[in-house]
Amino acid sequence: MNFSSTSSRCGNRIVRLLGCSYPLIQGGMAWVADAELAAAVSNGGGLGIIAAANMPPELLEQQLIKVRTLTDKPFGLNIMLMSPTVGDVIELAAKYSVPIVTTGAGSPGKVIERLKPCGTIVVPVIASVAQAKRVEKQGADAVVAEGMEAGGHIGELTTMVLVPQIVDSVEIPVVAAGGIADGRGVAAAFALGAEGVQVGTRFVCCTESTVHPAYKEAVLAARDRSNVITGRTTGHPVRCLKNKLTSRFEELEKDNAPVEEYEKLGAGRLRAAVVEGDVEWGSLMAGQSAALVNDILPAAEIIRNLFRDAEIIGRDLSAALSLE
Ligand code: TUI
Repeated sequence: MNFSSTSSRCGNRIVRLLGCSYPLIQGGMAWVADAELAAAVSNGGGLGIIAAANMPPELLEQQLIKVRTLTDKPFGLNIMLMSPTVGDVIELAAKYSVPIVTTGAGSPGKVIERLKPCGTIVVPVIASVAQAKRVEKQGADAVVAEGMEAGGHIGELTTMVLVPQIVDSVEIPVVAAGGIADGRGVAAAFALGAEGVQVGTRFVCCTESTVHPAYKEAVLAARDRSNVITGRTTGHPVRCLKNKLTSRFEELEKDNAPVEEYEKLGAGRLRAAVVEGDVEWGSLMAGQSAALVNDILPAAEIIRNLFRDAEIIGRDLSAALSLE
């Protein structure tokens, strides 16, 4: 598919569904994905997302008001289903007529039930075939199939094997996520049958990202083995960059410490990293693609580059795969 021509992009179901120029959704990264990042991505032709995460409802309301002052393009809200304030978040999405909602870390039944009648497009992030089939039945408009290369809370399957299985299991369009940070990743996602990509970690390092500079530096410095998954034993696996905090988590896991100890250690750690730049004891959530991120660029340029490079790869692929 040729993404530099508007006419062929219009043939893409994700572009039509979301009303953006490129089939790209920005990841709903807790504390990172604020109104400024969302507006920058939406103004760059993708779908910018505000992450509700565990944000106090009054703060989220301010973000929903602010984003409309920064862009007139469609934007989305990511609802983290494990949040204790999820009910308030759903009501704010309805009150502010948020055009698109993505969900994560749980079953989105009540989001679909409440928001679909308001005209909201609902796109759950899922990590298995069973979850994809369930949300399609519940009325989801598309799914994001997120492989375990992604940052934050993750499932068990890699993007490479998850995406084609989801594509074969549902009729609704599939957006690939996990490990995508350059044009090669975008081309691979489309080769697997996805009709769009969700990109998170790459946007931590964009000019408009309000993340603390020390966090950005940690992502830029990341190499192939800089990530670790903590929390497997508690049933909440989370992928981060290795630091003092993750070493301490690993010690707790080795000692089979009670869940309360993890909770005590983890409380407020993501905010400490993103807002205060505590790269030693903060939670540096980032995907494996951090190793592919080597510069800080404006969001619009990142998006243009992703699809320019993917398109070139797509053209070259047919020759590379030809046996003649
Ligand atoms: O949600 C994410 N990534 C996240 S959420 C988050 S905040 C958090 N912090 C600490 C611990 C836990 C969460 C940080 N990163 N990605 C989307 C995603 N959703 N990946 C996997 C899932 C998922 C999990 C279970 C989707 C559905 C699901 O359903 C459960 C069920 O009952 O079927």
